[in-house]
Amino acid sequence: MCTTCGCSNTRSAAVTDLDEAVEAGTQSQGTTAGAGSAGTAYRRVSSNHLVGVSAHSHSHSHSHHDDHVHDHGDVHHHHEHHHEHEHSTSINLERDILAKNQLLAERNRGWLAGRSILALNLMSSPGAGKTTLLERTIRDLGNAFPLTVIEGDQATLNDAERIRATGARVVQINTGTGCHLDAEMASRALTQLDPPLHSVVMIENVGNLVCPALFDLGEAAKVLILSVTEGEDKPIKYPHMFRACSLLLLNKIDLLPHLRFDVERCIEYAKRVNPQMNILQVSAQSGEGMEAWYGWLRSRAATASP
Ligand SMILES: Nc1nc2c(ncn2[C@@H]2O[C@H](COP(=O)(O)OP(=O)(O)OP(=O)(O)O)[C@@H](O)[C@H]2O)c(=O)[nH]1
Ligand SMILES: [Mg+2]
Repeated sequence: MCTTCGCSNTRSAAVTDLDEAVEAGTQSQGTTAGAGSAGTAYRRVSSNHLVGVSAHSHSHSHSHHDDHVHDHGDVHHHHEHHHEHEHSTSINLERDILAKNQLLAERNRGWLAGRSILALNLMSSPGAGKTTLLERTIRDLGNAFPLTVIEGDQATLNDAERIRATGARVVQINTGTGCHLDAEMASRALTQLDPPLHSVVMIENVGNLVCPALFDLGEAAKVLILSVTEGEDKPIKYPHMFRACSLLLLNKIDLLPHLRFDVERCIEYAKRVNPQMNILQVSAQSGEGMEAWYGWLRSRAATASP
């Protein structure tokens, strides 16, 4: 996981409230692509809206190396031993990171439950259609359905800008090198977002089918979007992600006539990995199948806000 793949290494995350807006080019934002072209007047974000977090330094996993020398001077042995140390320290570090994340996630869950807010964690590989799905959902359900959004991406405010264009309130988290959101980032974004009581918060995670599955944000449910252009074997190739999610939205079904994608096989694979998984076929572009998603959403929202 992340201490191994390196994505947690000395990263920093920035939370940007689009209603507070930013001046294009402020330090933490890097590429605020679209900021100028959208014609929005940006001003500088006050320091409490752009908070850097250092996370998970790797220094710990190297600490045994230099002073651990064997009497017999077997260089090869020494080398392997060093890696064993590093490996076990790395596993401990991973366990600590996940344990700490779990605590913060439970705190978020309590905070949300106390306000009767339904939070959903939307995950997929890059480009499966998370933001398109949210745009359409917000437009179709209208003001009668109170919905706010937390957007997660490594860089840019692009997705937050798209959500804001629908009229919904949105906060963007930029993770820098990080490939997933974690509970601390979600907590900061929720504080900034300040969602109303009895509402729904959609958290669009960073596009990635691996690490986001490991990090609980305090959501009520994880929703997976898989697009038909990705191939029907994804459930068995990324079983952890499919196991973690309660709902699969099989998106871009409008493209099926142009592809070789076996829907039945994909569903069979998903059920094999997660027999409890609900599966709905949708097109966020054409609107086909979206009513079933809205039905699922309404019933979950009713449970969170009795
Ligand atoms: N044909 C078709 N295209 C779609 C559909 N949903 C999304 N797209 C297209 O897929 C591309 C990616 O969509 P996004 O909504 O940006 O995907 P995303 O998952 O939010 O992407 P990241 O945030 O970058 O991970 C865009 O060109 C969309 O227009 C769909 O149902 N059908
Ligand atoms: Mg997106």
